[in-house]
Amino acid sequence: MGSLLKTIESPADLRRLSVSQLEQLAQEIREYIVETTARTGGHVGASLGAVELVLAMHYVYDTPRDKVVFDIGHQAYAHKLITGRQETFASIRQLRGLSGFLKRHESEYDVWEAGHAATSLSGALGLAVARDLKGAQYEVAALIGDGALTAGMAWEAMNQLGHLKTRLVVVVNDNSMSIAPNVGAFSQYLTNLRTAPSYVRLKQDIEAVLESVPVFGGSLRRAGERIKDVLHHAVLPGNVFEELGFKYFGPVNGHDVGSLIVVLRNAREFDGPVVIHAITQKGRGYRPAEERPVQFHGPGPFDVSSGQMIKKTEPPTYSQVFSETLVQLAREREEIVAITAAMPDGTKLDYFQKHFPDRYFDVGIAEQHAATFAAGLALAGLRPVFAVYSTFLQRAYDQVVHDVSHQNLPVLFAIDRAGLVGGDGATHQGVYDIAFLRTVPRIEIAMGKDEGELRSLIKAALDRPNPVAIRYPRGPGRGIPYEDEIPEIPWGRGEWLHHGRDATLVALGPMVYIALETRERLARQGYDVGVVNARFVKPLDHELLRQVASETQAIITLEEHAIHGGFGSAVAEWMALENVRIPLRLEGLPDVFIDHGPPDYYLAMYELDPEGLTRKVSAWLQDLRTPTVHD
Ligand SMILES: Cc1ncc(C[n+]2csc(CCOP(=O)(O)OP(=O)(O)O)c2C)c(N)n1
Repeated sequence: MGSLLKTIESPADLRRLSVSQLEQLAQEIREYIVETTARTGGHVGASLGAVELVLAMHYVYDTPRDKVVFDIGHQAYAHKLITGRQETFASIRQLRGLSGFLKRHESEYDVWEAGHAATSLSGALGLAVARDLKGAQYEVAALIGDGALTAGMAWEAMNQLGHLKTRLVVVVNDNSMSIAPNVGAFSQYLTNLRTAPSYVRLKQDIEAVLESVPVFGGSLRRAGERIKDVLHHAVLPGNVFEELGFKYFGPVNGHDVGSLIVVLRNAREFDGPVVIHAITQKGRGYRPAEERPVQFHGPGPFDVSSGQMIKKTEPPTYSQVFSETLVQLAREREEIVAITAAMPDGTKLDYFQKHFPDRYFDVGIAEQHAATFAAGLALAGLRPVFAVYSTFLQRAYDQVVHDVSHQNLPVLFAIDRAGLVGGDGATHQGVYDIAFLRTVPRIEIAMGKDEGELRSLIKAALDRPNPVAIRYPRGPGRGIPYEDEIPEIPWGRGEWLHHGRDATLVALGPMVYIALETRERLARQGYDVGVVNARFVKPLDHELLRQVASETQAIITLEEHAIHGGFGSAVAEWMALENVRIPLRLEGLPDVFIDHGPPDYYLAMYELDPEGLTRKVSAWLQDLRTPTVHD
């Protein structure tokens, strides 16, 4: 760790530094971020790009009294390092370590928690309006990326902010990148603004001229403010931010900490909403991240000197298998089109884009729009596939209900990262989608036990006349070989893998393999336990379940999803409605937000691994055998 950085225990220490010392500090912070994330992985590019912005904001604002709200929070590593978390920084995203995002319990400087994009402006506006209503004295500033400005929510907040004229500073961190290059008309608009003369240069030039007139300097300086405004409008006619009621300062070099301090101080004096448009570079200061910003958005461990990823050889990921399958099917079926909400790399739809550029759409961070856009495409006879992480589909709930399912449009939701996700933690766990989709009429929900079944389900889903959600987990598949020919799966049918007298484990998705191992362990203890690969959450395979219930003495459902409202709940409802009277046990994730850390760790912690399940199930079966004693 650099010598200056070591002396910074809080932002108060920062405020004693000169601009050149701040520049040195920025350098030390970058080195420390790279050195640490090379071991842990993390959001490298965004955090390197925002170092000067973070320093300048903490320098100008009296944090934590003033509130700095980070959008998403993935760019805030410098913020962590100057707010008392240097010693723990190496634990970032690791089990029981620092979160990769902001956490209110981690620090009083973390005023707002997020993980999903474009919540900062609404949250900041809430803080500012509450301040005004309560007569409190603090400033509020939000830091939001150009990618997040493709999200409707950001504009819902801008709309209200421009109307209320609340005192609040919005710093737009414009690096022209979302995870992938940013897309859309607004992104293009920002690019146009970027080429305008720099705000700071303009201001300094005018001030220099006015200062050189000795006698009238004072009053001319005031006049200069007006001239600056006029000039500003002259170079940027109809700036959209100004039209919406904001004062616009920009563009400003987001890596020039001295200029940033000047602009932020000016903005802080303004009694109303301000936008500061800062131009930054993702990955700034670390060559491999500057050159490969997509790869360095959220890499795993890497080698610092070469910038090469340290990768284990693993089977293809579920996302890869999904995308390759879709490309295979799309060759034969021209009506298949693919949509991503700013995740071409994560969903692997970049592969689809290479093959069918005209049938591929990146809509920006706009999951709501993506779902309804898909509805429109489907209405006109196309077969849209919206590949979206489970956690981000939460954004589009009403669109799934109101636009897709209500109109019974055959949209395929390819739900990636279904289950526990690891380092991203609580805001990103994909463990609620079954619960929120299951209640919606018409939509069907399935999850294969491995990548082979994922292929079959994708193919079958594209023949359904209604909306379908196919879930699959994050990370590598099981490495099972598969042929070009995609095997048929009978729609709505589960797979009875083993019969069992004492109980039957009815498992969903890859949990089937955990059920199989648990069965073997239980057999060693003398229990005869069967296994069903459920495959379908909706429609449930009632026929199969009825047969199972007639042959076995108890049912145990198993899923990597919230137990409340999940697959097991669907089985419980069916049993209650059908009066199927055998003991039922639901195994899944508890009603808590699960933090970052390896999924396997949490499965073991909640006794959802073969060992834990064997323990729980054998005790339960033992209990069931023990006759109840009545008084
Ligand atoms: C609702 C939602 N969808 C998708 C994501 C995934 N995601 C994380 S960071 C990111 C890009 C954000 O770009 P920008 O706001 O410009 O910030 P930068 O990373 O460039 O600093 C995306 C799409 C998310 N966090 N939230």
